[in-house]
Amino acid sequence: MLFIQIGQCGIQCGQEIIQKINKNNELGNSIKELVIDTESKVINKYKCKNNKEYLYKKYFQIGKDGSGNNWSFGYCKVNEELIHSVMDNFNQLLESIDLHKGLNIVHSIAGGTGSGIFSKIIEEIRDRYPKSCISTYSIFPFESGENTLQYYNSVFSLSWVQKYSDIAYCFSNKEILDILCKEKKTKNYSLNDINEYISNCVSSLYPYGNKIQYINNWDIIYNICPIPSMKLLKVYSDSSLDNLVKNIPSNYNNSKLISGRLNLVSNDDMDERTLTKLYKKIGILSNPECLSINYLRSKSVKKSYSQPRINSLKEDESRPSHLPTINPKSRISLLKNSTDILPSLNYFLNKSIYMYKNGAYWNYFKKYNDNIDDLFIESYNTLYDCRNAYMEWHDDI
Ligand SMILES: Nc1nc2c(ncn2[C@@H]2O[C@H](COP(=O)(O)OP(=O)(O)OP(=O)(O)O)[C@@H](O)[C@H]2O)c(=O)[nH]1
Ligand SMILES: [Mg+2]
Repeated sequence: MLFIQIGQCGIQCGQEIIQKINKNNELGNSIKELVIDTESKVINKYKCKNNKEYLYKKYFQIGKDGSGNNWSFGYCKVNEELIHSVMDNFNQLLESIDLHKGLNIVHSIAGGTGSGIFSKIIEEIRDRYPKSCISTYSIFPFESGENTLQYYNSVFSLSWVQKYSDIAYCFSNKEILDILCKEKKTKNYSLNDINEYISNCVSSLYPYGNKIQYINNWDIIYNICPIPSMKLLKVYSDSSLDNLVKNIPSNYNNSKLISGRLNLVSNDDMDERTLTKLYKKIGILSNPECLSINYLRSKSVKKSYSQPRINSLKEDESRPSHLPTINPKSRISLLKNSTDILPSLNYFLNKSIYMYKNGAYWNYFKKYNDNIDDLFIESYNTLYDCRNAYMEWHDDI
């Protein structure tokens, strides 16, 4: 498995994700990493402590002062020579993997590096490895109060995600913060807490133990995003089905499901059997009813989820089906391809188009790229097509 982490957010989230997957799977550092940023500060923080680590972890620093939160600057900064060196490092890592199962890229869609340099790199990888499976873990910014250029950056990088990836796991900082606040009823959360949530979601896509080799990304793509124009997924994760249902966003049921799946991840054999059972019942779903809140709350789902517990342990009446009290490592997660990506897509598109029509910050982007207008139009068209596909689905079904 190979994880590419780009920009500050990509690296901070990526490190957390890898740590968690390694911990759950006792993989012994079999995940290879390519870590890319434009500032030494972040790279240095995560630099390897010993030479051995360099065998599976490679760093690439492009420039030293960041990409100024500007997609255009980031995208153009990577000239031919630089992209060749990045790809050399990438190839070395790829060659050291026994079984190539696809690539994972972690990045923020809003920062200059995570959006601009990311776009250049995913484009190059797709060009060189047209048949490789590329998954992105794309972090959406808080919707307001951060940086005005983030709307342009987000539209550009999301359109590159849409064009070049096979599957995109989307995490919204705002939505996660809301979930955390709902869960603990406090407003004091840091980015670290959000990263912890993201890493719980991502690591719960991988099974416990040394079964990681059985993962086939194409299976997930085939089942969860069968229509290539609609591949922007959301993931929610919690320690039990009850908590998951309690904490998912209140507008959860307003969307139309394309496909989804409930995952139970556990290092316990009993739980593994539950998982098999659960899969038979509600594992891979195309029936929109099956992932509705009411269905997840229904007795039959709960029963199949909690059954092995009855045999293995004395049930605590006050806490039925709560895995964390028994096995703190278990997690349940929900993978969802649905129209609930539409509000974010509309938000970024509307904000960005309003700015573009009024020429806001246009010079900043034009300065680094002469044909920026063509790129704007191309990106808007790509995202409009994606948005329309989701909207048609929403209206038709
Ligand atoms: N969830 C999460 N979001 C982060 C983190 N760090 C930054 N962000 C978000 O990412 C966006 C900024 O992206 P960065 O990754 O900081 O920027 P960058 O890609 O390094 O690009 P430049 O610094 O402009 O070169 C903002 O929306 C931040 O809220 C993090 O550790 N976790
Ligand atoms: Mg940065």
